[in-house]
Amino acid sequence: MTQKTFHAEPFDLPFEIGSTALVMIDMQRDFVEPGGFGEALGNDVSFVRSAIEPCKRVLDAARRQGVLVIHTREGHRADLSDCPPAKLTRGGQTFIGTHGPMGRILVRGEAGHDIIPELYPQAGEPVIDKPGKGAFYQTDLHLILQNHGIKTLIVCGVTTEVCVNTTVREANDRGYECIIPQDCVGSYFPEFQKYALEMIKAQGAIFGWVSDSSAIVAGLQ
Ligand code: TIU
Repeated sequence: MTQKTFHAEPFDLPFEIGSTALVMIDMQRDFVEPGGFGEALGNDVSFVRSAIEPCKRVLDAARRQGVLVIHTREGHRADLSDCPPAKLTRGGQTFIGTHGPMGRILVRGEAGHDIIPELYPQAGEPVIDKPGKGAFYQTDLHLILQNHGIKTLIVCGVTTEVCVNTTVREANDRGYECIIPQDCVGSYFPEFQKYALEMIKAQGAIFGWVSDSSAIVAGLQ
């Protein structure tokens, strides 16, 4: 297999197409559109919408090159039996499972839980339903990645300091090399976006590499 390189910080990352996966974290209506979980928590969803277009460019490039594409969704069973009571009441108020404009908030099968149309999964692309912030916790993501011989993860999605960061840390401990295109991740808090990315690449890529959508698209060619 031909070795390629992603231009990245703190240094360039070598990779091979066949052992690379794109992981699109929680690009769900509940986080990215008005009326969902993100807004219920008091956030302005316009902050995270800038990631949609760059994500689409990386998604298109990955699909063109035959890179494994995996999507994740945060959410719970309709009876909420997989939602820890502490998560249910976080913020002093119950949002998860209550009725919003896009159905029951963060509940599987509801409109708000689904992935936004712009980045909708294609047939054959695994969709990982996760009850937590990290995509490895109580899911078969690691098994799927191992079965495909994956070593490198391009991680996109929302939010940078919550589900993206948790997943990158989980992946790093499992031996994956993660690269995060900074314009393909979004936060409701600009300062958290900045520091969440700095934390990843500090200390010689302690958790992973930071790049951008153009460098990812160029590297995949
Ligand atoms: N609240 C927030 O920033 N994020 C989440 O609750 N989940 C994800 O990041 N997906």
